[in-house]
Amino acid sequence: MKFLIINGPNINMLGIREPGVYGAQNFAQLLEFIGKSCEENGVEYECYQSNHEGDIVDKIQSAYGVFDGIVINPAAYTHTSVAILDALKAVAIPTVEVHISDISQREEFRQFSYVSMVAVKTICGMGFEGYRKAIKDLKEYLGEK
Ligand code: CA2
Repeated sequence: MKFLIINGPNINMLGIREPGVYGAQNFAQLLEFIGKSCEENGVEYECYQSNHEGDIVDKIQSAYGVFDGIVINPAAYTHTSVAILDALKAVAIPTVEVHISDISQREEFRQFSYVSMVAVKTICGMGFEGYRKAIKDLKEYLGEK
């Protein structure tokens, strides 16, 4: 089973500011945590991060026929990107959406997610742990299919 783990804009800046919202750990530590989570679930993986909407769309398109599942934290594009929603619909690869913070308890503009419309599950407010849960839940979802 092979998963593509996508992180959107500014997630590469984690740990630099707003530790009260996103925690004190940095992006390198997040990648290490994701790697361990995939290994403990026996899942092959590739991590991808971009600050550019079109690059994320290209990456999702290139996943077609290559990856069994996608875990995505679209970051700010969560709330704005019909293009990412359409790309996920186009490839029809089962996707779990993750947010480090609980977007339902934040500013109104963060409470809407386009990606939730296609995601098999959305995990919010669990910090890095949310990625581990996303990987585990996606593996179970694919096993059950
Ligand atoms: O809670 C999440 O995981 C978010 O997807 C994170 C995004 C935010 O735009 C979403 O609404 C919720 C932000 C990613 C990181 O942004 C930083 C902001 C300040 C300092 C460092 C990173």
